[in-house]
Amino acid sequence: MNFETLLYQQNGHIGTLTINRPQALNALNEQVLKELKSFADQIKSDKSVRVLIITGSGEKAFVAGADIKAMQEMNPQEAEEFSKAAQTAFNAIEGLPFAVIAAVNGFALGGGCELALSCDIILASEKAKFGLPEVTLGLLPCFGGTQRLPRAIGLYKAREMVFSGEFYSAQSCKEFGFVNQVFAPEELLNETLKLAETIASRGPVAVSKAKQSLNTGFEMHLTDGLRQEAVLFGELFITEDHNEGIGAFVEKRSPSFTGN
Ligand code: CO8
Repeated sequence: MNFETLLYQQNGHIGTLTINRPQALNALNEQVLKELKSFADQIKSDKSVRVLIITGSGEKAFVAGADIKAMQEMNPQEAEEFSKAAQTAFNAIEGLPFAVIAAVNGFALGGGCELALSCDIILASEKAKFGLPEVTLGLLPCFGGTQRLPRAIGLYKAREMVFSGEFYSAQSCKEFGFVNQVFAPEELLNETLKLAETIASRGPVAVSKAKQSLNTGFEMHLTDGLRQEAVLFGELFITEDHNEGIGAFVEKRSPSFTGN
């Protein structure tokens, strides 16, 4: 996969995607959004990938937001299209059929915070700063922030973050409940890989269907979510992996899952 603004590498079952515009603190312009969507479209059917890590290039930023310079000349219609393009790209990331971990190595502001929120798990460096500073620019978060953040942490904390536009430490965001864990900067990638390896060692179809059950079920009425959970559970019983997992337990050995 060849992109101008993204770097991708895969080791075993773990892929790492790096947003690579360090000169602009990895800000999201039209090109990055287009490439993110295209990347998600290509990787979603790659059965060799079990976990995707998303991080930012350089020491300073995960993603410092939408590209502010690119927004200067936009008219209302272009602004709405830009918002929709970002939402489409982030929906594609969120909808990937395997676990996606954001390794937030620095600023995750505006669109950067919203990109992290479209990942399944957020691990952060002690140096990371999160925020939705759009109101400081006379704008509102429009890459999913006003929708995903309250779903993640509740309306009251989300209002504080959105209305104040302030930056928050990784530790505060952990307390808010949308950052899973915080690590020393030099440990972030290793710790992220450790978690990725643990997830990659589990039944891939089981993780994928568990993700579907969690993510889509969260939007449903409880009764519908429970019905979906039971259906997805039943579907696992045609997989070889469920035989392998249960067989390995009975035979007191480690399972070796193939994703079939
Ligand atoms: N867009 C474009 N360039 C950026 C951005 C950005 N979001 N952030 C940083 N840069 C550039 C700087 O302009 C600078 O470039 P240059 O050297 O050419 O001047 C370079 O990156 C380094 O940045 P700084 O010199 O500013 O670095 P500092 O360490 O002094 O500050 C900060 C780092 C605090 C992160 C600071 O750069 C900053 O505040 N950036 C903007 C953060 C922000 O407001 N992000 C939210 C943007 S809005 C958004 O994401 C969603 C809006 C949706 C609207 C879309 C619809 C049209």
